Order: sequence, then structure tokens, then C-alpha cells
Amino acid sequence: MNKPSNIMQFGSKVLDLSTPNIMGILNVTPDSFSDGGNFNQIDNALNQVEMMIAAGASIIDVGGESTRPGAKDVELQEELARVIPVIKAIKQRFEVVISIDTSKAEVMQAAIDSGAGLINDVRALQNEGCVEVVANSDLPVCLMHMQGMPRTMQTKPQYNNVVDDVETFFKQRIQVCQQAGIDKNRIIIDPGYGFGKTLEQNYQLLANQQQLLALGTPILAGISRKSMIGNLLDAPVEQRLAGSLSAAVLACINGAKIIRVHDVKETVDAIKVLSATLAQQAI
Ligand code: YH5
Repeated sequence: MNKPSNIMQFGSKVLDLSTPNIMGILNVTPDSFSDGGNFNQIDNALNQVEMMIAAGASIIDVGGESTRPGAKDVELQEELARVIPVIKAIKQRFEVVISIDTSKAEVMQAAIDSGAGLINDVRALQNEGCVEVVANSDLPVCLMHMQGMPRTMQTKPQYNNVVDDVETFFKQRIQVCQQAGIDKNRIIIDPGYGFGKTLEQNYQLLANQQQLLALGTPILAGISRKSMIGNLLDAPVEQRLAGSLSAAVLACINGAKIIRVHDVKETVDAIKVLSATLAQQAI
């Protein structure tokens, strides 16, 4: 049976979400976890973007706020100064969807004005003014689930059933967005791996992620290099690639249409093997 095409408009660009898309992570935080903050200069950022696009990324996720467990809040002016010049530089040079990873309405608006094609909010537009900014644009938004706040979220995550609770959260957030004028066809959801979840809860979510397809929105999954890999394998961040690739493939099997990763080339290869296999099913 032919898979239906599933195109989505990201500002001036269109992506086909009927097969998985790879979102490459671009950290522009000086304290960033995985790149030591070396990509602060625009030149370094652009080189990184060029490599990720050549490797097959269709989305670049630009983030200037560290949301790692324990991280401090970043001031508005500091976050703007980090991300906006980078977004403008990417927009000038490359044909790629630019995603802005932020929870601040002012950063969302400035990113939209600078050519961003996707708003990616780990706080699911719960901060003041965020729903309105997205409603007044025509861009898609990724709503992520998080329990608690980054500084404290890993202390004692508690759920009745983590998959049911995440699903209920999205039902409510999708309703709030729709009431504000954000069409459902502009919404992407993300279970929020590592954001206020124990190791076991993260794997319960991954194992049952397909339950979230009932919400009728595409799923984005970000597992790359996270503690659910590192703690399971007892591996430092630089030894989490194989585990991350395995998780990426599993997330796609369980319905994810966008995979957010550090290692674009390796993930594209892994997903190609998955896609070649799935393409032979039921013909
Ligand atoms: C996400 O899942 N995550 S920032 C801890 C790590 C490694 C990486 C301990 N923004 C997501 O990437 N946006 C972040 O090792 C995100 N989904 C979406 N939509 C945290 C991160 C990381 C944290």
C-alpha cells in the first residue's frame, strides 16, 4: 500500500513528513554540553550547519538556552544576542528549515522576523505571550512535554502512567493552542525525553510512543546523547552514539517523523536502513 504524502509548510519551505526527517542540533550556548561552546562564533556555527545539511539534515535547531538538568536561566538579551545573528546568517546562506529552540515570546518573535521556519518550545508555549506570538504567525510549533522546571525536574518525577499523562498534557495544550487560533495542522508534539522522567519512564514512553499518534499530530523525538542512553550504558557523552542510533530507529518505528540529533550523518544512515526495510512491507 502507498504511504500517504504528509507535507507540512515551515514558513517559505515545505517538508515531507511521510518519512522521517532529521533535525540537526546547533548549540549556541557557551556552557553547551556537547560542543564545549566552540560554536559561538557565527563562522563555526555556519560550518557546522553546512556539514549537517550535507549529511542530510532538513531542519537546523538553533538553541541559545541550556535546558540541561541543573542549568540556569538565560537572560533575554543574552539569548537574543546568541541566536538571532546565527539565524540570520543561516537564512542568508542555506536553504534549510531553521528551528528556534526557545521558551521566550520575544525570542520567538525575533526569530520569526529573522527567517525561522519552526518554533520549538520545551515549555509548550506556557510562558507569557508565547501562544499569541505563534498564533499571529503562520509557522508550525513543536510542543514538548516537561514535568517541572529544568533546574529541578530530575528530582522526583512522578506519574500515574507516564504515557497517559503525557497524552493528557498534549490534549490540553493542543486545545489551548486551537482556541488561540493555532490550527492543529501547525502543531507537532514531542514526548520530551529526559525532561522530568526517570530512566524507566523514558523507556516506557519510547516503548509506547505510538499511543501519541492518536492525537493526530506529527511526533518529534529528541533522545540523542541523553542520560537515558548514558545511564543505561554507563557511558560518558562521547560514547553514546550507538545507543542514540538505536533509540532514533526505535522512535521512528514507534511513529516519530522528526528526529532531533547531534550526529546527523550516522542517524541518516541508520534511518535509511529502516526506511529501506519498511518500504518492502506489505507490497
Ligand atoms: C527535545 O528532546 N531537548 S535541549 C541532555 C543531554 C543531551 C542533550 C545529558 N531541546 C529537546 O538536547 N527540543 C532539548 O545529555 C529539545 N525535544 C525538543 N523539541 C536538551 C538536550 C540534551 C540534554
